[in-house]
This record gives sequence, structure tokens and C-alpha cells, in this order.
Amino acid sequence: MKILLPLTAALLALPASAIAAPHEGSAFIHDYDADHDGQVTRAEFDAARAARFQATDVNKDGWVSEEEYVGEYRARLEQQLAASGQSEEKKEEERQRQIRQAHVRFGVLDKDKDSKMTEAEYDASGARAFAEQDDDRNGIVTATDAAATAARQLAARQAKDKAGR
Ligand SMILES: [Ca+2]
Ligand SMILES: [Ca+2]
Ligand SMILES: [Ca+2]
Repeated sequence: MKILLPLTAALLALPASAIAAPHEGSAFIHDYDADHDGQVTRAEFDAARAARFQATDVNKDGWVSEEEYVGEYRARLEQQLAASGQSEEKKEEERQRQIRQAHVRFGVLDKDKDSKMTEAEYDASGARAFAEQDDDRNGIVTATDAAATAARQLAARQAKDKAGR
């Protein structure tokens, strides 16, 4: 549970467009903006996703197993953990939590539940992720889209929090 700082109240008073892109939106652009022009086209996104699928399918049989999927994620996670200043105990906690979530994600992405993630299943989740970020639906995710998406997600979380109270 994150502690809400008093700053949050001030941010909430601003119109959505005035809120700078928080981490999530900019992380999407950071991850997929191959030519570093500050925006992600559908072509950039698809190329990066295709490359990641190929890299994840370690034994090159055309589909990604749960082991391959979690293995690829684990490698990236270890890099992040190595770069973080957390204690070993905290890192181990984070590692277990994230790996558990990766297994859950695989189950969700494997739509037909045959324990194989095909490229079509992988692409379907990518298409959803891109559409989620591309606020104005023009096929390019700009910082403006990312900020609008982040504001929308924040509002949805707050509405959910309120409903839960
Ligand atoms: Ca770009
Ligand atoms: Ca494979
Ligand atoms: Ca499948």
C-alpha cells in the first residue's frame, strides 16, 4: 500500500492535462521508442514485440512455454534488482512476488489454455496494451497520449477505491 502524500490533493485539483506523464506512461515510450523521437508508432511497437517474442522462444519451436516466458521475465527482473539499492531480503521478497505474478500473467495470456503462448496470443495482448496507451487512437503513442492514459487509469483507480470504501 502506497502512502498518499499531501501533494496528491494538490495534483487532483489540476485538470488532467496539467498532470505530467507519470512513470507508467513514460515507461511505455521508453521501452518501445526505437528511434528516440519521443513517440511510439505502431510499427515500432510491433517490431519490438516481435523481437521480444523471438528472443523469448529460446528453443525456437514457434511458441513460448511458461518456463520460457517466466525465464525471460526473470532475466529482466534480475537486472532491475541488481540496479536497485534494496536490501537482499527486500529483493528476495520482490523477486518471489514478481515471479508469481509472471506465472499468473502467462495463464491470462494463454487464452486457449493449452500451455503454449502462440505469437497470435502474444500479439493480442500487445494490441490491447497499445490501444490502452493510444488515447486519441491515431496509431501513434505520444507523451500526450501517455499522460491522458495515466490520468484515466488514476481516475479509474480512485473511483474503484471510493467504491470499495
Ligand atoms: Ca519513435
Ligand atoms: Ca518455445
Ligand atoms: Ca495458447
